[in-house]
Amino acid sequence: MLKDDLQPEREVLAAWGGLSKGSAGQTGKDSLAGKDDTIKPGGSEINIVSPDGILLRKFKYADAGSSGGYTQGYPDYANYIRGYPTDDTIVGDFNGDGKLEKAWFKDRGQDNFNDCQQKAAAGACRGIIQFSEKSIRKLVIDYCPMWMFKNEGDINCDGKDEIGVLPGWFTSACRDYYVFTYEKGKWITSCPPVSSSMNMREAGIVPGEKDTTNKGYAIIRESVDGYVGKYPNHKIPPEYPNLNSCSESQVVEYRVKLK
Ligand SMILES: [Ca+2]
Ligand SMILES: [Ca+2]
Repeated sequence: MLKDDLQPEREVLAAWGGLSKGSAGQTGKDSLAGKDDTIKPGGSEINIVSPDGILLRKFKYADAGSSGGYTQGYPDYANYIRGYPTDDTIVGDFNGDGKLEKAWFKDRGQDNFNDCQQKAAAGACRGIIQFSEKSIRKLVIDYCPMWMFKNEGDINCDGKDEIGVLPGWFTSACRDYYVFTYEKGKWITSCPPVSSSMNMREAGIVPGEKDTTNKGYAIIRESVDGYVGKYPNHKIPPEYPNLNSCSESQVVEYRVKLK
């Protein structure tokens, strides 16, 4: 049912938009734009379970050497999902008028990024997506000083493409993945934010996708880390380690109805 959602072998470039080369990144290092994603031998394991704790898939993936910190020459999965696009611009029909438009993050510049780091406040750290179709309202995301984003396609079957965003941040490996949809002139989230651990991103596990067997639903894969999991009733079998961190977590897969 859920085929091709994991992409362990795919080679990609590690680049995320909006942060110019030389500017401070998640770990205070240089931007990773343009580095090759050369997968190291070895491996790690991550388990995908149902909310009841039933094992759905056991997944091995090449260790890219990024867990626990930045390794020169490797992608930093703090801010990136293996196999995801890295373009600065996406194209889609986000307002459902039948015409394609472009979307891109407004470049706020290094001064604004420094301001964000110093103030660590929502308003100082906003990421703003703007559109070539001027009638579409800008999409403003708090605590999003850097980012990776993607056209998710029309997941909720309302004739408009959704936008998925992984905000980059500089405090930890914890992330929420957001899916936005344009509804009556406003941007809203299609579903609750999806908790995402760094090992899940490193493994290339897709956080959310259209459920092709249930119209209007999505399949969500969420880390159940003790700090970031918002579903405390989800059960992880004791034989699978869940190390209570944002970088070593297991994944629960479930279905949600989208707005
Ligand atoms: Ca359009
Ligand atoms: Ca849609």
